[in-house]
Amino acid sequence: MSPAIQKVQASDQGHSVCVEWEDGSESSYPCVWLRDNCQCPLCFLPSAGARRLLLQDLDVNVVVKQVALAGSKKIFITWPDEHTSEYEAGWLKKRCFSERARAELRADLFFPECQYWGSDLQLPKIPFEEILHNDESAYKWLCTLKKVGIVLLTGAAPRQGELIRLGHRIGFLRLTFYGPTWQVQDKADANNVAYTTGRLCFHTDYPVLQHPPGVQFLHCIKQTAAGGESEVVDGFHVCNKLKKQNPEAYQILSSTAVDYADVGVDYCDFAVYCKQRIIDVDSRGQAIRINFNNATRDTVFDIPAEKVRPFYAALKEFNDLLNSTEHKFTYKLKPGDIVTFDNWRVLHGRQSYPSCSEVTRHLEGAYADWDVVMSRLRLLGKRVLNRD
Ligand code: OGA
Ligand code: NM2
Ligand code: ZN
Ligand code: ZN
Repeated sequence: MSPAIQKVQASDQGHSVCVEWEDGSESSYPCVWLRDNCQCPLCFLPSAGARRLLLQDLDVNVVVKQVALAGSKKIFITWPDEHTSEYEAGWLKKRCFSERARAELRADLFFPECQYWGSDLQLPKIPFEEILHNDESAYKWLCTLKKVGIVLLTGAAPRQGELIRLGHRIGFLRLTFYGPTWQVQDKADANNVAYTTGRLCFHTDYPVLQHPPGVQFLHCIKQTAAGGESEVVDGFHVCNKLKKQNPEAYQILSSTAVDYADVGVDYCDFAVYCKQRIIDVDSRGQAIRINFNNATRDTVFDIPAEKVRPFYAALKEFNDLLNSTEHKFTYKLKPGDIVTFDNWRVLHGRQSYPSCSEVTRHLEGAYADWDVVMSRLRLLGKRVLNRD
């Protein structure tokens, strides 16, 4: 049910339209925005949900000529060139410019809620078949993945191909130089340290890509008896700790461009190079993406020599915090488990395991982009919560 409008009038010398709602509250809309968002078929293409109006044809100083209320659910505006626009009450209410209304809209679109964790993590678990066939379960999965950063899907078949099904569930997977999906196992002449039996210390995957994969899936097909345990840590939580403990180290890691390199052959041949800050931050200094893989950090380091040692000291301090027992969570994947996690936030690692002539441990991995995952999350939310 959209709210009723009690009164509408021009204000700010015709540069704004003020709407008074039934509860007495008011919303003010700048005319340039109203004209820009005219919903008539000349200005808007409903089949694409997109603006047809060209910026060339928008007058930034436009004022209303006339504004009128039709019933209580719609307003009409006549512009100086006699073009007319109409706007529905519910449509206007949702787009109110107040701080509160904008915060609500932001929350609806971007699911910003974040739950930090440490070694006390209660690893969220959902049966794999449930998320494939039940929208409520799939919604719960992606909501939790966004909020907590990690969800374990259980009971998948212990064979290759399950991640392809998972990809179809969200939309599509992200192709990289390691293939549409990739096999984590001990390989001769490994083209990546992940394809050995060695320990992998905390890392995010693929910081050598300009836009590293947002979400990672690891499906356990075979697990070694000894070793091979998984470790995860909440990178955003640790960043907050580092910022408090050593602001200077945080400043170095969030401003220094680190060189990454990955050269080899897999899905096709590749020579990938990139500069990334280990901690990407937003305008308020809050971490928004960790880009750290010690294995692919390049030998080339394009910074002045006197900055090198302070950089290593800062990185060491970050690494120590990641590895503190207070922050890291250890578990062991079983065949049929699929761990899904935020590769921009959660750093992961694994313990070493004995090498053997046969394959004793096999994970299939895949990536997805946050754009695709968030899109599926919103669509599931609409369906599950019955929202428009
Ligand atoms: C990787 C990785 C974890 C594991 O392949 O990048 O982190 O448990 N693997 O093997
Ligand atoms: N693998 C697992 O950054 C990286 O090289 C992460 C990627 C080989 C696809 C490993
Ligand atoms: Zn129009
Ligand atoms: Zn990895």
